[in-house]
Amino acid sequence: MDAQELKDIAKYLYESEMNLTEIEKITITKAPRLTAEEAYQIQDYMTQMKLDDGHEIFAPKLGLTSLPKMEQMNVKNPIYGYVFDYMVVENNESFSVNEYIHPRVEPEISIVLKEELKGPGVTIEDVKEKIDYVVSSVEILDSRYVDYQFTHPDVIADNTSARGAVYSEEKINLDAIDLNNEKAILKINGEIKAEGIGSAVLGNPLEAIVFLANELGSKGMSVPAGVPIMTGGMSNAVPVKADDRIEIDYTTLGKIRIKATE
Ligand code: OOG
Ligand code: MG
Repeated sequence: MDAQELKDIAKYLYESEMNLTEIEKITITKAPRLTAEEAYQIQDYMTQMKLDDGHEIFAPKLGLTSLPKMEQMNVKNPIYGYVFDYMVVENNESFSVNEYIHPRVEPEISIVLKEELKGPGVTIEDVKEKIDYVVSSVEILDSRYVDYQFTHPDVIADNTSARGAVYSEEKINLDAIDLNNEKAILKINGEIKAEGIGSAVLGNPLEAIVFLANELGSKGMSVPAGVPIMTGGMSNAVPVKADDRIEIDYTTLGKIRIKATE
């Protein structure tokens, strides 16, 4: 596909996000043979449009890194995208479901680096050396696609369903946490709706950062320092509606509490 066609799709997806209009999968309506590479080009064009409109990138994010998520969405390859400044919700605050199409929440471990990391050739040891600290997070996803259904290129082009993110303020050192055994329990209105464990994320959540560094490295880009990078949902994602009280408890990482409102 040529650049103009990819840009038109980027604009279409961007408008869907901003106007809260659900759309059919672009692999049905606009680009039946869309490759993952072209889908990332669409994502990049959309990122540029957001930057041009004055939005800022907050942090990169990983997705579809765990079996529960791959099985829930029926897409088996990890992906990455970007959380923007307007998506961040403070811990212990509320967010309005009226600003979303069909929001879902999922627990994630986030990693903050002390120095940027650049692939290719990055290993898990390189990641460990560059870690500043670990925080808990919850992603508030919102696919722009009808019925929350997509294929691998669709979800890449749609900036990996990014729309909301909450990070805890409690910083935990890498040597004070057993990342693979870190457990998250997600409750909605007091009822357990999902549970996940760190090792579900690519066998070790740090592998998500390895993947990101090597993917970005292949494009001449690096993983930034100083921002929390979500390593991907540890459990399936759970739909939320107005008046839901969302509580996520972690073994070692900080608790997250948010409220969904009208
Ligand atoms: C796609 C984004 C996946 C994760 O953590 O697995 C993702 C989706 O499920 O909407 O962010
Ligand atoms: Mg996620």
